[in-house]
Amino acid sequence: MKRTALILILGSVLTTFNVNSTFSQDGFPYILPKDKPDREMSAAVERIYTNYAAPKPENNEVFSQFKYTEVKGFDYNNADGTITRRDPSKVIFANGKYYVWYTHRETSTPPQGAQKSSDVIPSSDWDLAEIWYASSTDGFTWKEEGVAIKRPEKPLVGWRSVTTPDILVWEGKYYLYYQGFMEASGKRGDDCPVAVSYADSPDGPWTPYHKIVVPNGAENEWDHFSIHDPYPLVHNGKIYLYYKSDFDKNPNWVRMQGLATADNPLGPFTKHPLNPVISSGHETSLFPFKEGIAALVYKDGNEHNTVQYAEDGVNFNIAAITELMPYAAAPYIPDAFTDTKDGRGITWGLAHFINQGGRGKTHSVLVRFDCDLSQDLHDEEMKEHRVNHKPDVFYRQSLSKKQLDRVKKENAKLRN
Ligand code: AAL
Repeated sequence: MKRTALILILGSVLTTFNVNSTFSQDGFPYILPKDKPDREMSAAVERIYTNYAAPKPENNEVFSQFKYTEVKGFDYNNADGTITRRDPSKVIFANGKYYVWYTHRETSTPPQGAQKSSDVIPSSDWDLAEIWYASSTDGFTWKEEGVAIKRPEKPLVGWRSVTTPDILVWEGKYYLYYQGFMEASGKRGDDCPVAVSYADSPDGPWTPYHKIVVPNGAENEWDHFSIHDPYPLVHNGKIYLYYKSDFDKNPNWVRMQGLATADNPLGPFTKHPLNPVISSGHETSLFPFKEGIAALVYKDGNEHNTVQYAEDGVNFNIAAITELMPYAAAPYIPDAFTDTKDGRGITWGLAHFINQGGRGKTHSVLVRFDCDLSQDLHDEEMKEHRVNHKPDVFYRQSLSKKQLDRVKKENAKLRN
């Protein structure tokens, strides 16, 4: 707290100095300059020219709203919590249709927590899961094709649960990376490494590599316990596999994202020395954009609700601020694996809504999102910088009993 106080004092001294200085200039122009004007500017106005692709969101290619559509073709057992679909992979197009892989849990009961879990009772929404896949001709209605990766026998990696898949297409073969749980999630934490299976066709059959390809970090390192959300892209002639780790202390886990690169899909993967490379966010959602990599950063951390960009794929900066972002966003990225030097961006994908079903019926559902984060589209509706919510959306963010009691106490103190 002392450091913050010092910064604030220093800042106010500087501001005081500027306010009293003799410096003057014409007023800021009425028509917002498209390019950085040759004048002294405040930090905030300077930033719209240095940090963002355009001074106005509607002209910023990496700003977008997100629109959502319920997808058809998946049955959720009357939302009783015994079936879940979540954490979709990026969408690919092959054999004349779209493909997606995802965590699929179908258990006799909804999740019961780590203490009550057993070989048949799931601890969490993604415990005792397999990886299933589906295909679609339009991205709205999907045909569930069935299981792609089953849980292997104990003690092979992923024997407890295989979840949160993502796809890589490399030299004509298909690689599915996924979290391989060796204990029920929640025993200590959400602890797992990453495993991989490969196939000659997106319809399988999939051959498990049965080895950990992205290992957990060393003792006391940020990614010691969990390597989540493996997310491969091809960049600079290598496989850039982004991943997330939960660290610090439960219940307020810190979630950041790291990068591991390899020349071969089966590894070895080398973790970047600057890891973690993204300081916020939850699941990994990135795409090639122009010569670099863009990231959808949502849910957790100081910089959630941002679109970020790194020309080198490593040093990310905030490039847009947005809202109502898709969780576990898994875009359809035509140039995800082409090692492009001019990434065209994205316009749709799948995501998930978690904590559906209500108390005791926890499950997740897949959803489609659409956006305009593309060099090849300019959809003005997507570039509107306000999402107008109806009052009931705000009223649902109501004060808790504890907060209401605090307000009542403050009122009572004023009156006495
Ligand atoms: C998801 C992902 C990973 C976590 C759990 C299932 O949102 O971050 O996959 O392990 O939650």
